[in-house]
Amino acid sequence: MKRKVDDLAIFGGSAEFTSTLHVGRPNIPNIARLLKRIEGILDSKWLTNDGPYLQQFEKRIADMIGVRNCVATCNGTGALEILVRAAGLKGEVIVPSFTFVATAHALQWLNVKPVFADVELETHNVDPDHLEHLITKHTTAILGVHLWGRPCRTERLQKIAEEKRLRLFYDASHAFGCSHHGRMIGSFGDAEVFSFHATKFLNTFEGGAIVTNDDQLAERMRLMRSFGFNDYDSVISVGANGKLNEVSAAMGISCLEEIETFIAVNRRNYQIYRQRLSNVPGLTVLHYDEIETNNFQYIVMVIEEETFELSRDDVLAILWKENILARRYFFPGIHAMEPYRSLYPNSGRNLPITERLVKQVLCFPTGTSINTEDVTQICDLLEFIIEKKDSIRRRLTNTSLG
Ligand code: T4K
Repeated sequence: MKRKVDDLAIFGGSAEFTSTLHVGRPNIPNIARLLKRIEGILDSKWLTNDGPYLQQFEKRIADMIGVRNCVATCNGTGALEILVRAAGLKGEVIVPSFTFVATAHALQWLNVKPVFADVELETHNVDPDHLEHLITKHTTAILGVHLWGRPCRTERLQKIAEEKRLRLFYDASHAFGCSHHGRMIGSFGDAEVFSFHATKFLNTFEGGAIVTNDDQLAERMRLMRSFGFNDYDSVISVGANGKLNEVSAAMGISCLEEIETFIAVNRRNYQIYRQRLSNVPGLTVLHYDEIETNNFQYIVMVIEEETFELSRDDVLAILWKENILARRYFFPGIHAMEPYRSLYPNSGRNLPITERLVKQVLCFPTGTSINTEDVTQICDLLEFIIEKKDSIRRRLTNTSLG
């Protein structure tokens, strides 16, 4: 039966999906193999503190990225905090505002001021031109973010960092398994940080890691991850408890074994979204450069209201009623969140692209729990919305007036 506008759940129809489709559903590896590993951990009675799975996990990541050191941690935010502290960052650090709040929190938490740079419209990553204008005598580092797994302009940033004698770090939370000019992300700058949160491409339930070729920095981070202990009864620095437990490390290893499958599913979903929605005025499905290795973790659409004739938030409201829980990451931009809005009230003044993207970006469900039928159905629905947008807009206006 042909769908009518009245059939949309937002206007009283029944939802397209009876069970909810989420952004961020975890990729689950082979359960039997994972459980066997967990049984082994329980039998061995070695549950955490530099255990064999942790060591194996770190080695596999360092080898895969092509760096000398991987320091795995209990989460990505903790990894950032340990890095900021171990690198001795002070004063001001330049970061994008268009990222997950943890990037800035890790600095502010340690009394380092995050200075917000705008992003580029094309890449959604920090704009080197704007960033250069923000450098002051207080600036100690740049913390770029490879948003959606797409690389920052690493060459430009490296040049700026060298010229201005700044440290250069990356929050690569979205970019595990991605490459840039054929080189794995994780190997750029002075160090990079991954998140292995449940919602990430590769997960350890909660977890993270810092990867670096700087042996001394890695040594300091290892100490800080474990209370500053360098031996039994010997504490030689201030430290936190940032350790990754054995069950999490085993989860990470199990996921690493299936990374190709995860990528293949994500890529398949991405291609359906792209093919179905590539010629819609005012709607762009963000593109991954297929010459590189990508994890295709995020399906990101940019909706320009003037051309699309419905706002991103209109589309979001319609989708949520259909049980499609799309997400408007990273709304409203860190500069507009507390405590940053109050602490640095002028920091949002010159972020036009960030201000624009926070109103336009919408992330769609993908990952191994989303099959081709789901994606096809989501695309059917979006095509219907596009076809009927005039009537939908009128109905939405009347509804909000009423
Ligand atoms: N830097 C960047 C650039 C980051 O994106 C992140 C994390 C970090 C640093 C910090 O790393 P961690 O300290 O987290 O390791 C989620 C994640 O909680 C967060 O880790 C992630 N970024 C961010 C982009 O997304 P929310 O607010 O979306 O979480 P939540 O609870 O709403 O979950 C998202 C969706 O995932 C929901 O629709 C439900 C689904 N979900 C979630 C979990 C936890 C599941 O289906 N199963 C689950 O177990 O932040």
